[in-house]
Amino acid sequence: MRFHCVATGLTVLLIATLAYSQPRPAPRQLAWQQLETTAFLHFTVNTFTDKEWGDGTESPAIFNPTKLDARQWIKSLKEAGFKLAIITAKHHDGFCLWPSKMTEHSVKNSPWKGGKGDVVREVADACREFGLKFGIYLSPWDRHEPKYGTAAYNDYYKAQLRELLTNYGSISEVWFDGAKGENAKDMTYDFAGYWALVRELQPSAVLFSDAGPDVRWVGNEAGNAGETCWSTINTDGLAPGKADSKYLNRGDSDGKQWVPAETDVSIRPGWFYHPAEDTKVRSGKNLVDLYYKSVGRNSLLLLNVPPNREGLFSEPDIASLKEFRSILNETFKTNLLVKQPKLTDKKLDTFMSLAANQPLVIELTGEPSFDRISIQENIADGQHVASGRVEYWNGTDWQPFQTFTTVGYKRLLRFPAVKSSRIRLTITNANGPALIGEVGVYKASAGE
Ligand code: FUL
Repeated sequence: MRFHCVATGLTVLLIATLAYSQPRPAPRQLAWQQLETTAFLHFTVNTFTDKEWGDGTESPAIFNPTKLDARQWIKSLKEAGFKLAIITAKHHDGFCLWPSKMTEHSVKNSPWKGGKGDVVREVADACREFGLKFGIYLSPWDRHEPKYGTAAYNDYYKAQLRELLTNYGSISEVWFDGAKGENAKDMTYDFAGYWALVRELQPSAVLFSDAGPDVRWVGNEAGNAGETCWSTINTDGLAPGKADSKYLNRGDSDGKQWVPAETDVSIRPGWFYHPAEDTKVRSGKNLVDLYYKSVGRNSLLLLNVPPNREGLFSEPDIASLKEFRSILNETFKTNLLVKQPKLTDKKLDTFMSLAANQPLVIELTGEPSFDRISIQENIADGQHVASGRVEYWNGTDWQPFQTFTTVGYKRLLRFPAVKSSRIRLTITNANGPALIGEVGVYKASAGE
């Protein structure tokens, strides 16, 4: 008996150690992963030159938005349910949207507001006013700064980072773009030093680069995470910011680091505003499709909405954002599950623990028609579900109708409508305890 107790104790310890050694999100990542819809704001001299990549020779004199109103941008985003906005404080052309002490190549030499303007400040203030989190993009590749290509550039970059991280309140995400043109000067970025500075000055900010350390690139700019998408990848032995690119889209079930995927995509063909693209803005319906392919695949949507030359969001973009949110609100308004304490309380940390191949019968309210299912794992404890299936009761038998792979923060399933009073959820494979935090069953808006 005594021996049995000791053995049980050891087994528990062993299981606890195994579970603990699997990657889990840091608190900053956990908070970030639940934001779902976030926004990118691409704005700089390119907005005025009609380019996507400036070459660094642009005169600050061309930056002159006549009606710039960051409140209009952030209000539109707030109304469309966006939770965070990231501004391109400096893009590859090196022009700074804030009056950096490190260079003359900035808004301080632009006619806008007589050289007294600060776009970063206006966006940060608007985010605070409307309750959005605020993030910055500071391009490592800088085509203007003469120090670029020498070790001194790393100090220049860090000094700019310090200005942004100390003068604009709380920063929730810092975006380190990996892009560098083919003919760019040779330059080794001190990523470890950049990241240490962010940790020191803004410890709750998540760090984006192609491979983390906190958030990874999804591997494309089309708005699609992998249908299988793990929050884990393996960066052991690789240089900072580097990962095996074949894993970016789907992650790696055996990954040792928790680095969830962020899906960045633009509402227009380009990242910056171009008048000719006013007729090519994605519709709200198209954005909803991207929501299913990003948020619905354990990722996070980072949608770019570029302000125009006046310094405003354009009408077609605002209309699409509105349509996007109204469709999503309608689709996800009524969860057809019979209310129950664990799966419908909108909390991931009250969950049902499912053993593999142990079916869970879920009662629906009445006998509704439905065509969308949402499943969520309690990701605070890691990501474990590798595959599963859903069946519905046809009055006589269980009818299989959907299978899925990973779940993670959220998995959304779309299928032709079925009508039933109950469904049955079975996790068929998992690499740890399947902790199902929430389940939702819905009838999609006709707008989809
Ligand atoms: C890329 C950049 O080259 C694009 O201009 C844009 O900023 C996109 C989000 O990242 O790497």
